[in-house]
Amino acid sequence: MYSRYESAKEIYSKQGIDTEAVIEKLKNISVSLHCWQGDDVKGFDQDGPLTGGIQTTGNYPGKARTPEELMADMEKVMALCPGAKKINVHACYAIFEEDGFVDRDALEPRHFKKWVELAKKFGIGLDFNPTFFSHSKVKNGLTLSSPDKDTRDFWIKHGQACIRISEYFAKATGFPCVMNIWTGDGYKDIPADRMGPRLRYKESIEAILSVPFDKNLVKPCVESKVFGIGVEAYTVGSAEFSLSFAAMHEGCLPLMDNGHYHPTEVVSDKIPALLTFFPEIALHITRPIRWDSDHTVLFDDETKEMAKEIVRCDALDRVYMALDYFDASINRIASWVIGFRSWQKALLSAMLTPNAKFKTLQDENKLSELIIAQESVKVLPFGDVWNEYCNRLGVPTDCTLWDEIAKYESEVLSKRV
Ligand code: RNT
Ligand code: ZN
Repeated sequence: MYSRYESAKEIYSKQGIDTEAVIEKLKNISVSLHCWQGDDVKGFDQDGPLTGGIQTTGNYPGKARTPEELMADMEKVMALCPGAKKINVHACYAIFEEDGFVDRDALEPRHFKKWVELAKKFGIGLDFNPTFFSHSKVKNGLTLSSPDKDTRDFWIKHGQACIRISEYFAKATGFPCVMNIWTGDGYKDIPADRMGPRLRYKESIEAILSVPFDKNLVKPCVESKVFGIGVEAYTVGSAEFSLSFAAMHEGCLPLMDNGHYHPTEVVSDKIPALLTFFPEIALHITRPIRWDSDHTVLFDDETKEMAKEIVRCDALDRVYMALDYFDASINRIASWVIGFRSWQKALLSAMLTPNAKFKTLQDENKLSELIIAQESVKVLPFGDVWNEYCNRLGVPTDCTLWDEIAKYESEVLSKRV
């Protein structure tokens, strides 16, 4: 019998698209899976709440409480998601064994040995993030930009320790490690000095990047933000600050989180702008909604548009893609899986688009035809290719996804009381 996929394959081939080649390519594009969705960004190195301009809401039962639980959940997530992965670890997920706790300024590669073991088990890479929040040494909401030298020095040492850990990750796994610097530094209300904190922030990040490291192995990034909860008036690491910092420091990448801009700005438009100048850029893929930057990623218009830009700029090897959202109000595995699969769908949809044909229409100024062509692609049988992709990679299709998650919920998550 002629399957739905066979029929879709033929329809796409009339558009000049080889679905077989697309499936082969997509399965090898790696996307970084954030460890912090599983425990509401809590980590293992301190007992306090999540503070520092970000917040999780909801208390759905079953959150991971230990490294073992978190890693088991991540393994489940990976089994439900098609496509290549990396694992994104935050420094607060250090695992202290026999020799006990050390503070963030003294972290060493050995505290992340178990993460390396997990990555190696799957033959995948690791990314890393210093954790500049949820800690007593965040002084008056500030870390690297604090006017207090001891505070800055503590956090600089943390950043430097993280460079060493990132290099260890890259060497141990054989994949470069993207190390992202984000702080919530800023003020709730109108500051009297906007430049002073930025000058200190610049010097502190420079001090972190002054430790020797191999630029092919460690890819440091700076992530900007427009505002955070409790930090509404002023963010030190604003868009202009971060972009300028990356532009002026060779080997440092700008990282755009699409939850960190004004509501009418779109990261899809910023991707080609940055690719015009930077050899490599990094993304945090998320879904902003009103004041929150971190809802579960969906297969929505802007998500598709971002993937489309990466694909049609032929930049899949120049853009480091990582997920960054956290939802504690629904099954956390579901949130993780929905987001990862949505980004996979967005990439697939972008690769099933006749981009070259569309560009020609634009260059020939056939703009009416272009709209018709772009609209027509929206109703092609994308779902049949998606289902085929899931089947071939041995993961559930959307129809049976909840059954799998519900089973894990009843067998594993519901026992965590
Ligand atoms: C916060 C930033 C940052 C964090 C993670 C946990 O607004 O997006 O990337 O979400 O570091
Ligand atoms: Zn982010």
